[in-house]
Amino acid sequence: PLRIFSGMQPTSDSLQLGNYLGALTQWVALQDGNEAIYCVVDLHALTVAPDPSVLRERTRRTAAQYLAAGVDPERSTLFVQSHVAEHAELAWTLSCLTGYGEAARMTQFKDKSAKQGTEGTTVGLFTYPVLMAADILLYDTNRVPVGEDQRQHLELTRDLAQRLNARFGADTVVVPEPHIVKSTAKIYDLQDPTAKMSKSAASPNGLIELLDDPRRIAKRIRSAVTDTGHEIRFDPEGKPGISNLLTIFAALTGRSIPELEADYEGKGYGHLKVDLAGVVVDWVTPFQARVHEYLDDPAQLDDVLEVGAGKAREIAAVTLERVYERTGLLARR
Ligand code: AQP
Repeated sequence: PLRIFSGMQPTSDSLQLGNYLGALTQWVALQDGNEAIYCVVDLHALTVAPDPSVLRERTRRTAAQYLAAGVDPERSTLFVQSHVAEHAELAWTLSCLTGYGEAARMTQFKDKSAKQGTEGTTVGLFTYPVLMAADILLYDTNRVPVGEDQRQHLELTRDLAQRLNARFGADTVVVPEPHIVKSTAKIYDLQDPTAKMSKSAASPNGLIELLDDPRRIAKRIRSAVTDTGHEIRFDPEGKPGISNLLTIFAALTGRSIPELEADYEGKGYGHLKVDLAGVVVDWVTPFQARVHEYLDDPAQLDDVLEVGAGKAREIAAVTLERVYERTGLLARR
């Protein structure tokens, strides 16, 4: 079995459809036959300066959405990042191995810091990918299921792992590989089908939030920007809007894109949008009911997270001790 690790930030009340199709569905699938560890990365969320009570609430909501999507705490380890102190500890060690220029080249940092300005940009935002590398390397991870936007951060993680191994011995840490499923690796904004769907999108109308009112979700799909012409054909270059809708349709129904193209031959864009709105609403309605069941019993949710943190800590402590020992930190007695 392979060791799988991934996480998402509790930076919003609801995950968006890109998080679900790009990452969460892969998390659920990879539980079979592997050893999966999934985390709510709340330390990462501090980079956006959240209100304390909002952050706590969003951390539980994110965990509840993992569970509702099918992450099974009997088979997988599910926990909150800040409950395992080793994440922050390994991050420091790795930050001392990361070049300043190397970190400054991260495109996500360049995009987000450009929006926030020099004074608004924290050192935490800059070292974010180093903390992410620590998250992954702590668990001797083989595969990291993420969307396309995380590919560069995964490359940095691999570089840091190889650097650790070159400097301190070949088996210091496992060098992980990204697990990026091409068909759903990048779900696009419904209003701007050249930009990725994002929790922090400029306009909310292009975003499908999983916990939003289903009527509003349906409306956003029906008002999605489509392309010139009228033929329903998968062509990401020429028809990015329609191609994005076909991708979502195929992923949620398990039907193939050629099959959908054949079904919609001679039909209009409006037809596809109305049907897709129905598909999304039918999927999201029971999902929301499951999320609310978990949220109605926060004590039980916290129990699940406590058990997960205990299991995670056992693995993380061994890795951190190995790295500390090899880097020359005097052993604790
Ligand atoms: N549009 C997307 N298509 C496919 N996968 C996506 N992911 C995010 N957007 C899409 C994947 O979901 C996970 C979320 O990780 P995160 O919580 O660190 O958030 P993020 O990558 O910063 O993306 P968000 O949710 O849209 O937030 P912001 O507002 O920061 O842009 C990752 O596996 C990501 O690849």
